[in-house]
Amino acid sequence: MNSFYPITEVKARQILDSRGNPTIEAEVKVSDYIVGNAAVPSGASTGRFEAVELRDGTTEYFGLAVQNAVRHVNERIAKEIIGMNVLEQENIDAKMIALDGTENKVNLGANAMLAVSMAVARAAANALEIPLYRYLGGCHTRLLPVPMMNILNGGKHAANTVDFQEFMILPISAKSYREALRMGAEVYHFLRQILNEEGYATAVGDEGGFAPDLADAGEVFRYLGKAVEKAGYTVGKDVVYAMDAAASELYNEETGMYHFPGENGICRDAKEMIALYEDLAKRFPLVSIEDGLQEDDWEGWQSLTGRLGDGMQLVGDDLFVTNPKRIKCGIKLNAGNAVLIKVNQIGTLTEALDAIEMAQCAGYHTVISHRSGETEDAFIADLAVAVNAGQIKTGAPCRAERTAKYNRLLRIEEELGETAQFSPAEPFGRA
Ligand code: 2PG
Ligand code: MG
Repeated sequence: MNSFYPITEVKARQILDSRGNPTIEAEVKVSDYIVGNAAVPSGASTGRFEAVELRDGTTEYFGLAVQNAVRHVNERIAKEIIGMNVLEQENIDAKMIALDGTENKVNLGANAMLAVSMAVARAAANALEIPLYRYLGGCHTRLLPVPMMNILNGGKHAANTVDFQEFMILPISAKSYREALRMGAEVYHFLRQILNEEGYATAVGDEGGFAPDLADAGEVFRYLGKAVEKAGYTVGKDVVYAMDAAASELYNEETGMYHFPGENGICRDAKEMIALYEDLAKRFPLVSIEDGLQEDDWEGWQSLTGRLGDGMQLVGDDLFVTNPKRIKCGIKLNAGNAVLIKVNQIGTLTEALDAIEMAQCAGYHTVISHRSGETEDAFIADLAVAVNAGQIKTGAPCRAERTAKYNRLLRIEEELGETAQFSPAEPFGRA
């Protein structure tokens, strides 16, 4: 079998993401018939330590155009990697990292690099005529992730009074991914019905979840519970909850406090935040909290993990930014016990795979994640299966950029057939 597929063409273009903002898409060609495409997502609650998403800062698209990143692909990256074997993902990524030459990828732009990095992987899978998840994961690829469905949006993703960013349901009694998706979608529809009946808005936020003006996290969980029950499921047995506090967005450096504008402006310090989570975990089947504290508070994260880490998944998103160096630090300090994986936080597929490997070797769970600004590209669905992550966070079962990922997982499950595995309760010690 041929094992040398030289790259013949690399091309990028500016497209729109799900918020109507520009983002970058790349195309890597091995021949006229073998092509790999990939599009890069974009966050709203971006971590301070993420690799740099290059924006033009001109008058076009309110400064958000990415024509410089496009140019970097077409003129600088293309020249370096044309002729390289598309199967050599690590070498190609290393070439781009060297060409960029900076710690945070500000030179070429992490968005430019990632578009190429993902498109290279797709072109490689296409060259070998195997599915992307199989190419990335090899023959041991078989675990379908539990969908963490963000059905109620707040924080920076919606214009409502809910200060925490995401409230997610996990259908853990499902026997297959397909069944989990159905359960989640049913609960989602009942939530709409209940909110409607009680006079709340049912317009959706950036990730497809409803965005009503509810009072606080406790009230949100009460509504989720009503929807779960109305759908015929048992709270805590069939469906459990996760949240992304996105605490860095609530944190004010000057006061050293977390500010809650939706709760009449009350402020909490790190200790009070931990106490709030403890209280919520007592009252509701909350199994996973992401970014419970801000991205720089390692000490706070240590005490959060000490207090809650035994029975609770504590996911670092802004804290770890998919960066092996920061994950290493977290493992050493015992800060958090799970890592959110967003490929565009680090900028190459190789580094994201390094981050996953490091987390998994240390016994940290991994959650593969979308961004709030997404595209129709379902790359992360394949990635989640490839690395047997066990969990994926990709919004509500609504809006095509979210359902693209959920639907891709349906197809993968079908393709894996008998070998597909699904153990949604396992990461939470409820199996
Ligand atoms: C998060 C993400 C995705 P954003 O905080 O986890 O849900 O949001 O892409 O805006 O950073
Ligand atoms: Mg987050």
